Amino acid sequence: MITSTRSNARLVRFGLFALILIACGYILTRGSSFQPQPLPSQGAANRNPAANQQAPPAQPAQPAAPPAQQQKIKATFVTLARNSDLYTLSDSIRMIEDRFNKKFHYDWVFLNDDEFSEEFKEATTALVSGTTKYGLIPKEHWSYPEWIDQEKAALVREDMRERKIIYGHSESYRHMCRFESGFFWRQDILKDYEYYWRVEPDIKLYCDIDYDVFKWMKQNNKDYGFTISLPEYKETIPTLWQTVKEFTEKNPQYLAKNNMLEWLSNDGGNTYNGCHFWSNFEIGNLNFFRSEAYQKYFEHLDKAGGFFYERWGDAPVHSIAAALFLPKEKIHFFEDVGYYHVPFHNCPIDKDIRFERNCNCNPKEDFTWKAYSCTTKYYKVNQFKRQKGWEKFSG
Ligand SMILES: Nc1nc2c(ncn2[C@@H]2O[C@H](COP(=O)(O)OP(=O)(O)OP(=O)(O)O)[C@@H](O)[C@H]2O)c(=O)[nH]1
Ligand SMILES: [Mg+2]
Repeated sequence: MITSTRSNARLVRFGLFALILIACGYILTRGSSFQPQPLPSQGAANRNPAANQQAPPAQPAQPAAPPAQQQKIKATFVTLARNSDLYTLSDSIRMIEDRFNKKFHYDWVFLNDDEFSEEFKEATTALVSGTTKYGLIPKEHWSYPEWIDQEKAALVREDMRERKIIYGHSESYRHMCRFESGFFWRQDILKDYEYYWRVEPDIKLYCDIDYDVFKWMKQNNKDYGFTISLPEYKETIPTLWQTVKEFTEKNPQYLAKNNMLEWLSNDGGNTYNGCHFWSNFEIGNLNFFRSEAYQKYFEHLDKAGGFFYERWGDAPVHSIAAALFLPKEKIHFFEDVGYYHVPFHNCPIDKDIRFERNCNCNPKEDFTWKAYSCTTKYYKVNQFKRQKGWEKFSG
């Protein structure tokens, strides 16, 4: 009798232990395949049914994926930097590791027009939890193409210096913008990757990211993700839109059916309103840049010379392409990624999101609904429901 009671108790204990083990396993797998829930602002509650159909991404919770699907996808961080950027960049890396990558261990590719120093390589390798790779940019990706009149380019820089146009005097800034527009995605070192996340020195991440953003992009069929959007300084791009129009008029086949021209132009495509995704943060699909449409588009812009004769930034160049060559639904606003690059912040205005994700930002500083933001227009052209309480954060 006593023996049987003991063995019953043992059985119960064993059963309980097994249950706990199963529960732990379930929680762990759920954590690693977490899908963001529909956010109230972008989610199902929209009164307009057409808008509901187009409302982005967010996913209903799904059962834990089988092991094969939980594997990492081909994705990497990409940073263009100088050796002198090491310690401002270290801050960015530390934050991305703490908030995201320590859970996922994605690789990090560093690119430079000069050799990276041992100090740079050693320090960044120590910080990154994935594999680090270092690429030297070929000279032809960081120099003047033969059709550029360098004297004319130098005179433009002098003129822009006098007119105090931001970075207007800088030669290296122009090489940087041309490189980020037409060459970063062509680097050999990136050839085996499908998705990238661009990171710059001195940025901040304000919130935990508990789900695999790369996998999320892939599963939701997104090609370009942003956090902040705003109008470009017109003085840096006087002829950019004209040059884009020449291209699209000759090549209408590249325009996506459901494109976002309306976001770029307030008059049906006649003029550019300057709206662009701020490219210091990008999570995107490299195949978008590798597409024939993008390659031909870049070639056309490059021949026109505006990277040197004006000061075309990679942000409007990427954004115009994304808005014209991708269907709207492939472009995603990462509302939940708290982000800062001087001087703008993306801080989730929804308290529930901020608390759930341990955000340490001030929602009053959030740029999304401010007068100068283009994200307001992004919501409008996509017919998304605005975030809860947005009016309180627009001033
Ligand atoms: N290797 C290399 N990297 C550069 C050079 N100039 C800029 N970069 C990098 O290119 C990216 C963009 O440059 P930034 O100076 O941050 O440009 P920005 O964001 O428009 O301006 P800031 O407001 O100063 O940050 C950063 O990742 C820089 O580290 C350069 O001459 N060589
Ligand atoms: Mg920067």
